[in-house]
Order: sequence, then C-alpha cells, then structure tokens
Amino acid sequence: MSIVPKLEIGLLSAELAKLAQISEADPPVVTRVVFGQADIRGRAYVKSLCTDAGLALQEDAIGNIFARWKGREPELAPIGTGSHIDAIPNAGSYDGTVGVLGGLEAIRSLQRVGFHPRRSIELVIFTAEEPTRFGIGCLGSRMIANILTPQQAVALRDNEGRGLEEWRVRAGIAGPLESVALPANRFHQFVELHIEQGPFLEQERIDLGLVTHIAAPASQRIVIEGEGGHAGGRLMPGRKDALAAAAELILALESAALATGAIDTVATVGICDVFPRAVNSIPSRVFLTTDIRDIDGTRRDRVLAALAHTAQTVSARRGVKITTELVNADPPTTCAPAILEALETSAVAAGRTYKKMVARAYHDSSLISCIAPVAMLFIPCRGGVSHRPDEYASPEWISAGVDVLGRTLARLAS
Ligand code: HGY
Ligand code: MN
Ligand code: MN
Repeated sequence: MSIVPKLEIGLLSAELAKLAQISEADPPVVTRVVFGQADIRGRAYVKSLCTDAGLALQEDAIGNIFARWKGREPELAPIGTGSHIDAIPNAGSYDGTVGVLGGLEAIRSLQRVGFHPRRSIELVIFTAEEPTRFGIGCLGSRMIANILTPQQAVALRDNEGRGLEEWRVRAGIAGPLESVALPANRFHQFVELHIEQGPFLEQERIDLGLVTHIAAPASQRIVIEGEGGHAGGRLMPGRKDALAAAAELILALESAALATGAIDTVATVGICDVFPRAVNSIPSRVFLTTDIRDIDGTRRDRVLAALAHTAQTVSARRGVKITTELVNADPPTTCAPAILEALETSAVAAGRTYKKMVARAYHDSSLISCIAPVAMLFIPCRGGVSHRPDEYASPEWISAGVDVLGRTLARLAS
C-alpha cells in the first residue's frame, strides 16, 4: 500500500509565516512563552486550522490540544503525531511548529487524495515543551506520561513566584490536572516531525533524519550563598565570594562533560543570576541552572555526580553554602524499530535520501515514549541554527518531511 500524499506547501508556508507573526516580540523574532498572550493567540490560530480540516478538537486540563481525524475503526488506539508551538525568547519560526503545522498538512495531504485511515490519526499540540516559564521542559507531555504529577505541577513557580494555577486560569484553561495523565494504550504509535537543530543533514546534503535515540536531559537549579561586602574594604583572606565559587562550579561542569570522552555528553550553565550585582559589592548570592545531556543515561549521571562532588569541596574550602535542586533527569529514548521501518519505507517510496541519527535536543516524543512506541523524523535547518530568529527550514526541506510523514502516517494507520 503506497499512498502518494498531495501536498500544498504554499499553504503550509503561509501558515508557518502567520504563526511566526504571533509573537511577544517584533518579527522576525519569535517569542511565545506558555500561557502568555502570544501562546494563547497561537493556540487559537492552530485550533482554527484543525477545525477547518474537519478534525475533532479536545483540550486537556494543562492545555494539551488533541485534533483527531476519525478513522474507519475509531475504537482502535490512534496514531499520534505533533509537537509544540511555544517558543523561548528570541527564537525562530520552525522549532516545534514544523511538527504541528507540518503534521496538520500531512493529514490534509492524505485527505486530498481520498485516503481514509483505519486507525484515527491524532495531531497533538503539547503545552510548554520549552522550560522558559516554569523551568522544566515538556510540561504537557510530562504530565501526559504521568512523570510530573498534578501535585508537582501546581508547585511550579515562574521567576516572579507566580504559580502554574494562576497562569493556567489566566489562559482560560481549566479542569482537574488528574485527568491529564493518559494510559499506556492511548496511542498505538507516535511520530514527531521536527527540525534537526544541528548541522549534519544540511552539511551532508541528506533530505531526512530518522531518529534512533533521543538524548537524556537533566537540569538543576543551584544556589550559592556566600558573604557580601564592600569590594574595597573587605580584604581577600576569608572572603566568601559566591560568584567566585560559582565560577569553579561552571568550569567543573564543563570539565566533567569533556572528561567522559564521548561526543554525546554535553553540559551548559544557561542562567547565572548574581546578587546584588553591583560593581563594587562582593556577590553574596548566585543562582545557576545546569543542562546536562547524553544518549547514555549512566554517563550523564556521572557528570551530575562529579558536579555534586565539586560542590562539596568548593563549599568546604570557600565557606559558602551550595544548595542543588534536581529539576529533572529523564532517561534516554530508544525509538521504535517498527516506526523507523515505516519511515524508511516511506522515504524510499518518496525518493528521499535519509540517514539514521541521534536527537541531541529533547522533544515531547521523549516523554510520550513512556506510554507509546515513538520515533522522530528530522528535516535540515540552515547552518544547524535553532533557538534564534535566523532559524530557517526551506519549503523544499519541509516538503520532504511532510511528504514522508504523510506516507508514514498512512502506513501506520492502515
Ligand atoms: O532544549 C531543548 O532541547 C528543546 O529545544 N526544548
Ligand atoms: Mn526548542
Ligand atoms: Mn522543539
């Protein structure tokens, strides 16, 4: 059975461009942080497109949106596809949105050729894949997989101390959070289309990436408390400079990641807030976040352990208090061979080149893999650039991804 989808890439490109305009920042900058005004307008726009395509809409208590194309045997567990539309500050137009609007176009491209799936095909727009607001990524899919409980969710706070409930209500999203978790058989299989967020497909002039593994992310919040004081009057002996201590931790994290000797181990301190942040005042308090990833969970955990050891020795030697909170430490994801086989068959049928590869960013599929077999399909992005306004995926690249996604959905849903 090989369905040939009928794509309208001009329509999809226009929809991607329109969604990119729905931003908290001026174009071409995309900022769309969960439950903010742009996110709310973006959700409404995507829902309207799903309704126009005749999909049945549902939204859960954390705002995950489910748009279902009813199959001939609707009682069967559906084939899922989708991604996210939230965007970090100063981001681009394609991260996540290619999987959402491209997933919708894949469905429409099958409708156009009169295909009717046996299993329903369900497009999912996950809430808050980005950690921007509440400091944890994949909030919506994490709750679907019941890895983040309702109790843990309501304890989440933003930088100003505003809680998840306040933001949820402001966004007009209601319902018991206990209803978000889904059972293991809710999706038969799940496949997500996404830009690579790396340089390899473009460099090697390959159309598509078939993702075999998704790296395992861990993140922490670290507070270092020392002693403030006058930068001139306080002599060096006995100082408890919180930022000097933080500097040791930051360099130790980098060394620990390099020390594994594996190219797949990466680590970053992305936030460093200094108090009182005054030229002539010794920093008394520093807030850091860490982001540590690897496709090997044990190797990643060795980096966490090395940093914990350094924190202990720096704390003792400098007389500063170091408090570390583990935000998440997710397992790595192994993608489902059956879905990869369907992707491979579809790519060959479509005459597309492809390679098997690792996903170094994390994705909602990582969390959905806890309740369903998953795989991901990557398209190139220019220069590997992502999380920047100059992020770009050409209509040709997007077309190849949507075409093969459509063929794969048809194959899996038959
Ligand atoms: O950080 C990530 O990997 C994803 O883009 N949120
Ligand atoms: Mn992202
Ligand atoms: Mn993404």
